[in-house]
Amino acid sequence: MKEFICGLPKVELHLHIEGSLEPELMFELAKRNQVAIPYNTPQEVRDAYEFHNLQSFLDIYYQGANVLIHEQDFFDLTWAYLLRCREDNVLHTEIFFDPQTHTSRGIEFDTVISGIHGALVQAQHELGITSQLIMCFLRHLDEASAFETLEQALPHKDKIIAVGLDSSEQGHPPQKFENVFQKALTEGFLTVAHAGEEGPAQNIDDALALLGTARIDHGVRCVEDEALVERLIEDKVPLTVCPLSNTKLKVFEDMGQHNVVDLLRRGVCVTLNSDDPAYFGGYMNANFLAVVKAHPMSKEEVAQFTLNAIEASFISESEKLRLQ
Ligand code: ES4
Ligand code: ZN
Repeated sequence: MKEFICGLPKVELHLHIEGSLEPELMFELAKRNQVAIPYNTPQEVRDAYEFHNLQSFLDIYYQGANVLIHEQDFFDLTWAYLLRCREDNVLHTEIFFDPQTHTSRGIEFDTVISGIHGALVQAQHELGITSQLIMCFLRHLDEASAFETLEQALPHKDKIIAVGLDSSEQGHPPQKFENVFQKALTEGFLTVAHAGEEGPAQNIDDALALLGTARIDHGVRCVEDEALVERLIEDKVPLTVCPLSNTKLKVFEDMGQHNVVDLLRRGVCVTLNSDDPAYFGGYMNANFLAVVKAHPMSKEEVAQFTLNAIEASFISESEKLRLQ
């Protein structure tokens, strides 16, 4: 089964590029940019990665991003992730980035997107890996900041397929961003949102109804509303599920409690993804392996995760045929 998983072509739909910053690169960039970090070795950084909920992770994750200053830093970060994609046989990836994490520190929007996009273009040529970019609004910040970020993105429409919503879900429901998402839809962006990770199933309903989302990131708390699960199946709404993330952040006590295999067998369009792999202990293959170890399943079922991800992706129908 391990060989089957490693050899299986994969599509990743839920990956925060800032969450792929490995401690070694964090150290290298801290040195290069003369940024102080509160650790002495990469191992000390790893030892600090003990989380008890989403917020305890986010605090450390935003601190890590402080070493990213120059376009080259964003390029190096993205290129390192793409090399991991090659190792894990990920053929297509849709990457989140959080511009506000950087613009709030005085880094230009253009610096961030140019570095990331440069690496994506090179990966298409040199590694044969295709990609899309999704710009996320930080939900703990206000609507005005999200609007400002959307304005900054307009000259880069050709590089950004969708807008999303991430960060602290509790206390920041989809309603807060209804206006800015409606504007984004008018401007031609697709939309996605984190919902039903730590927050209630109602947030999934509201993201679909108010934000017009084409898929839901996480969404695992949908099971608290049976009618919603039936609607997700009927309407083929994809969920981008992140198993190692969910166990590290105690959304589920352990992988045995995770519901992604139940959802798959019920016919929900669930996909497997790595979320913030440098923080949660694994890229795509590690996520697949952890799920299968806790939930024995057939090869056909495992392959269904990839078929679902192809279907749920934002690639053209002709490109979908290439992947199948
Ligand atoms: C995130 Cl796991 C998770 N949830 C919400 N927002 C995020 N940003 C980065 N990782
Ligand atoms: Zn996420």
